[in-house]
This record gives sequence, C-alpha cells and structure tokens, in this order.
Amino acid sequence: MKTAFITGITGQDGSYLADFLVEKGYRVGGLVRPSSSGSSQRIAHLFGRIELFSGDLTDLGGLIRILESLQPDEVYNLAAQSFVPLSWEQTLLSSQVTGLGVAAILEAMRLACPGARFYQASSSEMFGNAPESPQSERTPFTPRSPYAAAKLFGHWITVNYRENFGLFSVSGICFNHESPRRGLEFVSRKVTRAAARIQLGLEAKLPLGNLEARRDWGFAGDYVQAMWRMLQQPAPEDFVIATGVSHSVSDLVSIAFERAGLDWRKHVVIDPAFQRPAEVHHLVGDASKAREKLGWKPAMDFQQLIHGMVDHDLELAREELQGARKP
Ligand code: NDP
Ligand code: GDR
Repeated sequence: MKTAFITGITGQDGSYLADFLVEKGYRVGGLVRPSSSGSSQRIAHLFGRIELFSGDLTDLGGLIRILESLQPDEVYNLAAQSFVPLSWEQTLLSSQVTGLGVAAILEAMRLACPGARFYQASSSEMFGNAPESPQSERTPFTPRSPYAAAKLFGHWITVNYRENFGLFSVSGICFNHESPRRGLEFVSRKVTRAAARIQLGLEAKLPLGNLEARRDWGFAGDYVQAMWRMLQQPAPEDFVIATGVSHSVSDLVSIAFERAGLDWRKHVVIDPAFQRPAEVHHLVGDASKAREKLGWKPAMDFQQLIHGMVDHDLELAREELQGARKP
C-alpha cells in the first residue's frame, strides 16, 4: 500500500485527489490548518478513511515532524492562498503561503523523506498576458499578480530542488478547473450558484466584473488524475494540464443561466469592484505533452461541467428554501 500526503486537502482539488487516492487503495494523510475546523465539509465523507495532521504550510518544524512520522511515497502540495484578487490585499501573506510555503515543504521532504515524489500545484496564471497562444511548457512566464509571482517562485524552487538535490519534484501547470466543490468566490461557482438562487427567488441580481476575459476551464476531477500520473512517470518532468478550449465569462454566464431557465441579461450587472486593474485577458493551454507522455485527456467538456455545477447548486438552493440548509 502506498502512502500519500496532501497539503490543501480541505480545498477543491485536495478533496478530489483524496477521493481518487483512497479509491486506489492509498493510505492518505492530509494537512489541515488548526483554524479550518469549520471548512472540512469537502472531505467530511472521507472521515475515518484518511488521516488528518494539524499544521500550516509555512511552519517548517511541523511539516518535518509530520513527514518523519508518515513517511509518504508521494507528496502533493495543493495548499495556497489561491484567490488572485485577495493576493493584492494580503500580498505578504499570499507570498508566504503560496510562494515560500513551497520551499518549506520541499525542505521538509529533503530532510524527512528525500525518496518521496513531490507534486507542486503550479498555475496558468504564471503566463499572465502571454506572448503566444496557446501556452505550453515552453511559453515564457509574465506573472501579473502577487499570486502569480508567488506561484512562479514555487514553480522554480520545485525545478531547483529537482536539479540540485535530485528530488523527484514536478510541477503541473494547471489551467482553471472547476467543480461543484469550487469556492464561492471564483467566477464559475459564483455564476452557477447565482443562477440557481435567482431561479428559486433567493436572489435577484448577479454583479460581475469583466465579461470578456477568457479562460480554459476544465473539471477538477479530471485534473487530479493528471497530478497522480505525473508522479508515476519514470523521470520527473513538468506538464501543462488544460483542455485546449477557451470560453469567455459571458459564455459561462449564458450557458449557466440557460440551464437554470433564465435570461442572463435580465440579472447580470457590471460592478467595477469585480474588475481587475491587472487583468489576465486570455489563457488557453496546449496539453499535448500530457496527452503524449501521461496518456491524459480531459473527460468532461465545458458545457457538461457548467450544467453539472448548476444542477448541484439548484439542489442546494432547494434545500435552502426548505430550511434544511443555511445560505
Ligand atoms: P482551494 O482554494 O480550494 O484550496 C486551498 C487549500 O489550501 C485549502 O485546503 C486551504 O485550507 C489550504 N491552505 C491555505 N493556506 C494554508 C496554509 N497557510 N497552510 C496550510 N494549508 C493552507 O484551491 P484549489 O483546490 O482550487 O487549488 C489547489 C491548488 O492548485 C492551489 O495551490 C491553487 O493555487 C492551485 N491551482 C488551482 C487551479 C484551479 O483552477 N483550481 C489552477 C491552477 C493552480 P483551508 O480549508 O483551511 O482554507
Ligand atoms: P482566476 O479565477 O483568477 O483565473 O484564478 P477566477 O474564477 O477568480 O476569475 C476568472 C476570470 O473571471 C473574471 N471575472 C470574475 N472573477 C471573479 N472571481 N468574480 C467576478 O465577479 C468576476 N467577473 C469577471 C476575472 O477577472 C478572471 O479574468 C483561478 C484560481 O483557481 C487560481 O488559484 C488558479 O491558479 C487559476 O484559476 C488558474
């Protein structure tokens, strides 16, 4: 039986990865922040089948002690302050967690379990307004937020630990991926939840920022499988993970509202508070390397993804109406 350690296990990707690895027969350990007792609902169905360790990605001593006791075969670093606009408000905290936190977990691994394999959650945000499209492993990085700059540090420190210490450490440069477990602040979930709540009369308007921004949106459940495949390779390498198809925020809105039986033009309002001065306008990935070497391709397309999210949010809104769920 293999053992995996997941930081960020209470997040969207961490919860899907834990599902996937438990299903594969792994012993799964996860890092949870002492303050996150209220935010473990994404992994509540796994309680009893995973082991949780209290700690913080920025606390080297704690990470060393956990890794010494667990002795994992695979470490997945998914923890981060992952919301781009917040990285402008909490710049140092975001840099510490999303950037320096990667050095902390790598250093802890080097000291406690140097034979383990390491996955770093790198991001398409590192490309910024890239000079070429689609973006691949060879595209230059031009980060456009503290979040993206911190991810770039995490990306390069992962490469450096591989080259200097011989660690099996790899980065997956993942483009946006969503699910019914997506945080409410990200645009996909914000839209699908609002469409459901407006349909059931729980809300009337949806304030949004830039409707022209384009992203390459996939399903989180597909992306965690690519993460695992990267760690099963004979040699450590970095991969872009993407669908290769981009859509605008207005495409997203129109598909979601139509699924909920609504005309989005009657409900969406533009609110400058949600516009980003340093916007990343268009990201779309070229995942041909992952297709060739990992045998990976996404199973779910954009419309299926958004329909599934709207259906899930309609269910939650119905429960809320019946008084079985808090908003
Ligand atoms: P989420 O925001 O859903 O999850 C973030 C996780 O990090 C949570 O479990 C959170 O814990 C944890 N965390 C935050 N700060 C700390 C800390 N100081 N110490 C320990 N844990 C901490 O992100 P996703 O699941 O969407 O993304 C996973 C990773 O992939 C992130 O690193 C993200 O930046 C990256 N990424 C995501 C993409 C996407 O489209 N989803 C695309 C590319 C990269 P808590 O529950 O306590 O808040
Ligand atoms: P992103 O995701 O910044 O790409 O980062 P987000 O869903 O927040 O934004 C996507 C695009 O939608 C535009 N947008 C809005 N965004 C939000 N959140 N709220 C709005 O009201 C709104 N209106 C328009 C944004 O301007 C942007 O262009 C996500 C995160 O998961 C990162 O952690 C990850 O690294 C990247 O994806 C890849």
